[in-house]
Amino acid sequence: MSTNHSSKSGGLTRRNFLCASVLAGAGGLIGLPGAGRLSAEEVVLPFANGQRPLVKYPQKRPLIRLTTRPPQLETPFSVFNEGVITPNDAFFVRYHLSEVPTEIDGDAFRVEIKGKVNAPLKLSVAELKSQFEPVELVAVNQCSGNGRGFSNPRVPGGQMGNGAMGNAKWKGVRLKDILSKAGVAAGAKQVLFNGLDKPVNEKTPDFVKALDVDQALDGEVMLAYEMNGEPLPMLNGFPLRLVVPGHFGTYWVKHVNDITVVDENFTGFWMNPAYRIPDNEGACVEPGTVPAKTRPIARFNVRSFITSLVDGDHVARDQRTVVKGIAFDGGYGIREVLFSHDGGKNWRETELGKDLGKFSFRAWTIPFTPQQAGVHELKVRATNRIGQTQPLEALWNPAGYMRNVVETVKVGVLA
Ligand SMILES: Nc1nc2c(c(=O)[nH]1)N[C@H]1C(S)=C(S)[C@@H](COP(=O)(O)O)O[C@H]1N2
Ligand SMILES: [Mo]
Repeated sequence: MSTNHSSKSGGLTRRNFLCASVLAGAGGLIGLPGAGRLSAEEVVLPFANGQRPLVKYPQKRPLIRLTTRPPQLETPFSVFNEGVITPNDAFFVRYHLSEVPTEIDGDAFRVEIKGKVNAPLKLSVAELKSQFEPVELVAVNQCSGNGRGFSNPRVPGGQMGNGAMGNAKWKGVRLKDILSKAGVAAGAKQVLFNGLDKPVNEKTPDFVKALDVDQALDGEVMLAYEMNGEPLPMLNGFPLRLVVPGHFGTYWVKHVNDITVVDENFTGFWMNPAYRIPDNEGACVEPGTVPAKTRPIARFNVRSFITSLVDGDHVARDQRTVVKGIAFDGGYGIREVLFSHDGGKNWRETELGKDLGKFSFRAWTIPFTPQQAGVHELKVRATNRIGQTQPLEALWNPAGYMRNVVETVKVGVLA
């Protein structure tokens, strides 16, 4: 079914040949008519058991609901065609623990900086705003499992389409400035971040994430109190969240009120065994196998998407359309996005849109005048400024993390 899998033939020359997945099943599912288009209250994601309700939450427009407790909401993919910034009310929502805060007194809220520091701090959001230099940054937040529902063979975990990502302008203060004020003590190794959400069951480990001290002090990691010019929506971490540009959403701790510097490598559940990837370049293993060695998930790999057309759309022959989309990477910046209208045989360079910074979605466009009737397989493939690109075949790992295969949109061209 899929045009570009060669894994059965044994003729692979790619470096990551061990990770090549057999794509027949996934290819068969891609062609669902109208997949990705929304009905009034339901959406059908293009994989088995992909029916999801569209549900409205506070401060949100109707979003694709994956689970209720904890709330997990996916952005309808059509939102990414509206613009390069994802509106707050359409931004995806991901939690692990069911007791999520629904009301927080923003004035009473304090974030504590403690542990291996010389002078522990307790700061209100007002103090963060008045005592530290504000910084602004456009950055993509993407869940590690974005696109997990497409894993083939399927893997356990939230079965998301590609809507567990979003791009926003974050405003806040540098974590570095706060840690410097507290004074990181000699011998400190990591910084732990904990938010106000809690497990319902005491056996469930609290959601705590760790960054190495070096990264915490890199000047890019920030404590954000604003998103697209507004206070953070409650479900996206009001009143304060960590923003770790270029890195998967798991580190972007929401409602963060506890920052603890430690002199060891933290091994809590959400760092190990959760959120780990095979320790090799493609972060992949042969489908169905278990990696021998893992490392914590970190930076995004390169991704690109067509946003103006979805599977099952039709375009007219000999009529010029402009195909639009987005691309992003782990913070080096997008250098080039190539487009193919014939399943990857021929590639043309797209025109990149405005550069909003190396952590942002980058818009691209390309004119396309189909010359033959029939089904066309449209593909895009991005490359970043350090030469990283996207595999033509999906790589596989047991948690379904880091999907970045060159995606295909099948459109019909009418005679
Ligand atoms: N407090 C808290 N912060 C959290 C999480 C969580 O469960 N609790 N989930 C993380 C994960 S895995 C992701 S993908 C992002 C999602 O951010 P969003 O809900 O604002 O889209 O939040 C991160 N921050
Ligand atoms: Mo996530």
